[in-house]
Amino acid sequence: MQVYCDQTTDTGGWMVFQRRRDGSENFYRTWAEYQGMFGNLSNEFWLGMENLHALTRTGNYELRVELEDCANVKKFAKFRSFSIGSAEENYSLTVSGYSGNAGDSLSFHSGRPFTTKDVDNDISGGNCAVIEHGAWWYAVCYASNLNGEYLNCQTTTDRAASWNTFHGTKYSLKFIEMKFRPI
Ligand SMILES: [Ca+2]
Repeated sequence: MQVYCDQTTDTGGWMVFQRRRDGSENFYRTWAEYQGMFGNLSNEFWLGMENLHALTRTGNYELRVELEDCANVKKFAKFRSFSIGSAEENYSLTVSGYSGNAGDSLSFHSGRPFTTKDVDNDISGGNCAVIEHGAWWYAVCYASNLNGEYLNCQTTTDRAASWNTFHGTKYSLKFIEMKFRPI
């Protein structure tokens, strides 16, 4: 498989698995679509849950999330442990050990299974993916929603591709990138 590696940030060695930067790709997709890869490695894409599970099931990995707001302010969140469960585990997220300057809006989702618009694994009475137009490790519903709606820096009342500790849950960030590397 082809992958995109970030070899400059934080000494490099990062395999990128998600990127948002211009809203060109649709991220409001089904379970089957999130299992596989979609998008363009040089622009917006998702690497796929099957790949993420296979790549993180053995060994130790750290996660880094890059965020940029509409005033070009860049922040990041780093987690010293990261893995994605199997299909049988509904691709549950395991993440811990935050550091960075964006705040921790992801540990809230650790231990949660993945939910898409057609497969509801969240603990909300509804389906958070449908409510929030995204796909994430939702609870009721989120502290971060990086596969949510990309709004090209327009304001919104809900549903944004957001990170609560950096502009709240209704602010659509301009740039988002998620990546991991072995430690
Ligand atoms: Ca539900």
